[in-house]
Amino acid sequence: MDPREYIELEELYGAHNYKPLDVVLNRGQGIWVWDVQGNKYMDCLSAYSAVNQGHCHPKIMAAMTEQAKQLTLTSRAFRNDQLGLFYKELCDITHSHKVLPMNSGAESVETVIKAVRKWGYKVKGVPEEKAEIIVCQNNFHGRTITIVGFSTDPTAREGFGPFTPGFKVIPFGDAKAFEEAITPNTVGFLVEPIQGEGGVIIPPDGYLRTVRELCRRNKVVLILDEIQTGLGRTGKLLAEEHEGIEADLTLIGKALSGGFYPVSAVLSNSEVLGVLRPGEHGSTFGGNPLACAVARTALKVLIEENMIENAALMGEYFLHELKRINNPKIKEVRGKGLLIGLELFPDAGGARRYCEKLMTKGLLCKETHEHIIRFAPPLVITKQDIDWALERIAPVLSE
Ligand code: IF1
Repeated sequence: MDPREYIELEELYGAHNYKPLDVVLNRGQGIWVWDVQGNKYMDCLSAYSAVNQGHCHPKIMAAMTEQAKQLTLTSRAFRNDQLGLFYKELCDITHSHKVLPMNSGAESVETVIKAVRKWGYKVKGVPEEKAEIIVCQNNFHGRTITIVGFSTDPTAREGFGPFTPGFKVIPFGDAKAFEEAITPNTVGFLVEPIQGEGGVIIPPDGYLRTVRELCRRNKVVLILDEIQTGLGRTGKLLAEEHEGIEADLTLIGKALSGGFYPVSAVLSNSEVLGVLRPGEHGSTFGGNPLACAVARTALKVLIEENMIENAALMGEYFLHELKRINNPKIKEVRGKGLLIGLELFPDAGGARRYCEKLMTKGLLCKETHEHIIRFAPPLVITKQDIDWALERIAPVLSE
């Protein structure tokens, strides 16, 4: 079938809630993907950081197919032989005490909202229905009604109300604003260590450390959304490590399965998850044996194959080389590890056109907001691959 035909089918039968680049992919391996005509592309998006381990990692694939033959789903009405091992291995590598498994990132966000509210009422002593959660401007935490209700992006929220009350929005990266927003009814602070969709916005040094201390002093649960920044993306297993802190609750998803399957989890260093009693929360698929087997192997290869160290080294190199591109259209290049944003001045005409041009040169990436190109390749990228990418990026930007 011609690529146009696949695109027409999508346009005709699918809801138009996306505007993808018109490349129809049917194969992936490592950092590379192929379209239906056999053209090869370097993937510099990694499915929004879900395929940190590279496309179709052979060990994860083997774990998936082996487990699929054995047992896929029991529901949590019964136990399975993968869940406990998944919990233990995940807790060991992240130094957590408890895990609550879900499927999508948004579900894990919803989960912590429920858990911290209940904790607020049962443990902190907040009056019923009064719990407040503080979030940041320019946040991205998912697409459910509650989550888009506290988004500050009009596209994400307009037309979808009425929304869930109980959220207070403050500027990102401003510890003083956070301190001033805390009240006796504040139960949690939900924040991304680096705002991904927000445009790869890195907060000032020390921000998370200060916030950590303010949470401790005011008995506020610090919730880090590491769904995008976690699992090696920024050159550490969790981005919180850059500031030497530990959140009370940490959300991970995306690369937890290496892109094979939706798996997310709430990690807890605190008493908070303990407030949830049988029947109060759950999911048909959360914690299923297939998800657990896939996630166990996805975590294992991330560590055993030194992908986190590679992200740190290659990220530094990529960032450094992008910064060296001398082009008046570039406003700023910023990033941590392999989460990199290249911001263009408005008169460059928007990032989208450069992504489209890069596609014709064999490099796939995606704009975020109007003027930012995000580069986030799988963590298995080599220096030679980055040089290949740079040879395409620099000329396309100067066209
Ligand atoms: C889409 C963005 C990335 C996330 C953080 C929670 C979630 C996400 C920090 C929800 C998801 C995805 C969703 C995807 C696009 C993508 C994205 F551009 F929208 F922001 F990665 F940069 N917290 N981000 O980044 O996780 O429920 O999707 O599993 O098209 O909505 P999910």
